[in-house]
Amino acid sequence: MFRWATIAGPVMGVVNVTPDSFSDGGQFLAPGAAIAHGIALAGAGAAVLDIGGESTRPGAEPVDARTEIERVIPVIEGLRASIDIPISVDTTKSQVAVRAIDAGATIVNDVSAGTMDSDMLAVVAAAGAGYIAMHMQGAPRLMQADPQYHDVVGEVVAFLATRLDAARGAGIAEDALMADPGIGFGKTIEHNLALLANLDELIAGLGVPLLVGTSRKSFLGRITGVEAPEARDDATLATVMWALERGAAMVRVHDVQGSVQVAAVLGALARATVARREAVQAK
Ligand code: PMM
Repeated sequence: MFRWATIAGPVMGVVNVTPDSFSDGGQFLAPGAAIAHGIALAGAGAAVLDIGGESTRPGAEPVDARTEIERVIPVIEGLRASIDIPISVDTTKSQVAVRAIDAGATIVNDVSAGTMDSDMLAVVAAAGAGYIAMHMQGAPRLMQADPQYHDVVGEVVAFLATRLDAARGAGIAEDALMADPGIGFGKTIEHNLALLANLDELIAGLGVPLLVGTSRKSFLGRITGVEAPEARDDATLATVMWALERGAAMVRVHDVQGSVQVAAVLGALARATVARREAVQAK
């Protein structure tokens, strides 16, 4: 049985086995390249590797389960044979999840929170796998056309709370659940910033660990003026520090090394803060 409490650190490294992801599309489509990249991310301190075979970039066309399986399974098998950190599969399809779990994945990262495949939650429950439920408005092809909310924080909390209940109802264990506000998924820059500014509300409202995925996303380009996604790792680090400081349990990033260093320094500062407080109280 998978439990988030057993995960060794707060950084999830991304391995996209797709020709068209916005951040690293085409770089790791060959299984050997994807496996080598995953091993490097594990060496840099990733606590989990997230393997995806379908791009969810705005405007992306869906791919069928067979294509996704052909892309991710050799990579999961190759990584399982070489490293022993947990592997998650980034998919909305239960068929892909089943095959990925057979190949050694122990977590399913579902950007649809179980809304795109009615078998997904039962498959995850039966396998005793971890489950990440993410919020998205619409589907990737059209999600950025004109996203609308009355109260983005409240609506994301309400949606995720409902989907977490559905996951519990399907038999997924409480301590195997994680939630994600889905930064960039059917959201304007203002929506993304409102969610990041109110992470405490999300955490308090959901009662499960929170994952935050800002890495290289376009709102960072809008804020900084940096066009190329792969040049947005410094901007990403500002959000990683922000999210971890405000209680996020995990960040999903491409540049693992930077985030691992941020997390290590934050941890040292937190310990020094506690030590100082205890010293003052002991006086
Ligand atoms: N973002 C992307 C893909 N999958 N999964 C979760 N849980 N959270 C995210 O924010 C998220 C995701 C898109 O980014 P990529 O194309 O660089 O992987």
